[in-house]
Amino acid sequence: MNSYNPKTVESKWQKIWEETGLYKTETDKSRHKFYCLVMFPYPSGDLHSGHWYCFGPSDTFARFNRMQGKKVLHPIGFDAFGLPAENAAIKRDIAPAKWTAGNVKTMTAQLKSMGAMYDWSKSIDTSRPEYYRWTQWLFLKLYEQKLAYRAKGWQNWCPSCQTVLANEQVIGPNNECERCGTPVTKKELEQWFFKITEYADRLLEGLEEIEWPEKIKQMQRNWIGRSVGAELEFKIEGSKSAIKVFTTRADTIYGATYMVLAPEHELVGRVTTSEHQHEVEKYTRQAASKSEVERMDTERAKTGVFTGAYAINPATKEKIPVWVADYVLAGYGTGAIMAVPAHDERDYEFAKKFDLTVTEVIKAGELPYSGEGEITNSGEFDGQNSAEAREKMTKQFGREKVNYKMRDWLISRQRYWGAPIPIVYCDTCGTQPVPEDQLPVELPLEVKFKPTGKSPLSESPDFYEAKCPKCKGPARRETDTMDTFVDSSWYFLRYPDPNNNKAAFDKEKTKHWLPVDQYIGGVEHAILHLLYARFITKVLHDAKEIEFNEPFKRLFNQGLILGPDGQKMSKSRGNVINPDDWVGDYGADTFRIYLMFMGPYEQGGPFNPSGIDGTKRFLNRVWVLTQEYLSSKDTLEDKGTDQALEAALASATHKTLKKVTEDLQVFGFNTAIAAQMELVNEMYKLKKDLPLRGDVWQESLEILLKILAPFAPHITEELWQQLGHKESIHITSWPVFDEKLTQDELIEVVVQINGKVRAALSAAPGASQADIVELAKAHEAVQRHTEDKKIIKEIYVPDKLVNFVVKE
Ligand code: ANZ
Ligand code: ZN
Repeated sequence: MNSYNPKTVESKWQKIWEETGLYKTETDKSRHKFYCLVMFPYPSGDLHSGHWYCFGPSDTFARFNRMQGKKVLHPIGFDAFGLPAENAAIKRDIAPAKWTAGNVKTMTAQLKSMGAMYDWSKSIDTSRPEYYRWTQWLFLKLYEQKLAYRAKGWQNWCPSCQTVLANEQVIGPNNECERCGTPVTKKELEQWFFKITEYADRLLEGLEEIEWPEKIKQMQRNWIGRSVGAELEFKIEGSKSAIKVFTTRADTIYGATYMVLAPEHELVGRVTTSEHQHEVEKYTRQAASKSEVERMDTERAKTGVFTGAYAINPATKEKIPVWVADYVLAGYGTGAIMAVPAHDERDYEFAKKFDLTVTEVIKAGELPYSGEGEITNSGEFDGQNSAEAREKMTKQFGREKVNYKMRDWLISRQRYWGAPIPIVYCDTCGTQPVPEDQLPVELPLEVKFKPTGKSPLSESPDFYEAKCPKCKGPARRETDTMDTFVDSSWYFLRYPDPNNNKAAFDKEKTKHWLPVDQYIGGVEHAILHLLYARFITKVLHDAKEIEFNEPFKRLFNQGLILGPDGQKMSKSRGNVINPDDWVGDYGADTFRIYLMFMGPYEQGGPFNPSGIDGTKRFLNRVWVLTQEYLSSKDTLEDKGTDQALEAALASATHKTLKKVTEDLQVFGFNTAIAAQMELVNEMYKLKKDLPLRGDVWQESLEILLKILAPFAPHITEELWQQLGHKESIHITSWPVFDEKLTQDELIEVVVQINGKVRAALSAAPGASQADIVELAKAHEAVQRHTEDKKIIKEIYVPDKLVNFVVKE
């Protein structure tokens, strides 16, 4: 008998699928579209197990939807610009373009080995001029709408990657570079920003209309950090200047006994008296080297210096000292605070250390007390509750103000491997955007790309010498490149029409395919990519380029695949599972199924090398069973049918079909596979007594192959054709289960009224009390006996009886 050889089966079908264009995205207008998107990979090397864990199951999901009659777009491409590729290229001393192209090629071949339904004619590579031309176009769109601007400021700087980083790219308790783990420092630079803060409220509101994991939505809300409070002004004594503060507790203004400016605050230099100048300057210099997280650490002893200046508390009219301290951050609120030591822990600690006045203004047992309560020591407001007083004091001493933790998105990078920012600087005309018809501003391939802290392009006169688009005089090009998160903030718009050279996306096609119906990817992108993509979508919506407001209707976060030791895979731990090895030995189908069988998809889990043998056995059993059927179906003698056994086979098949259908809708891959394994076991038992021939077996095997097809596309295609079909199994339609066949045999439940048997119901075993009671109440005899009476009690004995106690 013909034995299962995954290698031959898989390469055979991959070739045929490619030749016949099986996975070309359908254009059938009569069918529902379904845009199933998986986060695209960085081409930083080989495809690893994590990639497989993302792409295998999402392909299964896409295939399932296709078989369910939807017209599916399930594309793949490469997020090819950026630091990972550039760093890897530097390490190996080859040009990033070459390195990236090599990786794209390898990874494409690896992705193909997975047997996924990607339409490769719709692939994208963000580092190609045909793509980044439109990333530059996007920049111009933002520039036009005054949402792209250049500003000087203290930026996060990674000393190892030698570039600035967005706030979102500074991670972990020690403020590390998201890419390389080096602690981030500060550097003052002039940089390009996207004004994402202008969309803060809409980014919050939009979360209500999308089906995303609540956890991710909450992470975005926290990141945006909307805070409603008041902006109050404190005049500086003997000066025209005033200190503005943002506070969420205007009700404590009578307790503001000193003020603090962040070390970077512009007033520091102006208000500091000459007597204190030396000390203040020394202090501000030290503060610049500290990270934000370090400065906000509540455990750290508070430090600060007095400026010599005083401000007037507008409520008490008292003179209060102005200090500089690094626990106040420059980037939040106004960069200054009114300190209320009685009711704020940090202020309290600071006041104790430097012996400053503490005035209780909310009645408290013990200080500091940060809760709400009854106002005291606050003149006319005494006796009111804090919420009420807060409203009045806000009006009297300032105005209501909404503040956000989120900062604008810093998008310029002093690195080579990214899309050049399409701007030129002219001495006469100032900052000029490159006209759209002159795009792309091409990234030169022949440059020294090693990082020096300056953009490598700034050492390439061929690149930076330009003509001013306005006066045609000599001008200088911007030499920073864009953050790669700009590339990925719009890539989902490109897939439906990736080779369009007239526009970033075709309006009609976009209208047809977008928004994305299902997005699948890792939780590590909860903030960065997902927030940027939502922002850019809203910007393009406002520019009337697209009609929708949210890019991804549904989001699914898969879990993480771990090494066999249950730890995160890493080369240093030696627990890395290389997918190529396993695919080589076991075949892609087995590997795919193993990954999906491992555990719930949203949880991930450790790779278990012995577990994969089980999935291999399973596929082998499917193969052998089909072979046995093929060789016996025409030769076995027809001895008549055994209806009970045939019914058992049909019932087992349809129950499994129902389970797999329901599970796949909610990414329940592991339970769907378990059900299929059970079915195969059942089939092996039945074939002992039910000869492997005839329609019942043919139908059951076909259903089995179809529901297995999204998981194991190669073996099912092969067996499908062996069963005598000419068209691909992957374009057949998903079988519909027969509800009757999925039901277990019914049992009898007796209905009593006041202890007397009045009716008998047939119900499925294990039916719930609610279902049985509903059935019982609908029964004619029960209705008759309860007419004009009140049911005061229901007694239910599962699978046996229900008793209604009734009263006239
Ligand atoms: C007076 C006050 C009294 C405050 C009180 C709190 C309690 P959220 O909710 O995070 O918005 N604050 C404002 N700007 C700051 C900065 N740049 N660096 C450090 N702290 C800053 O917090 C707002 C509160 O954080 C503000 O309200 C301010 O302290 C502080 F009993 O003002 B509060
Ligand atoms: Zn000019």
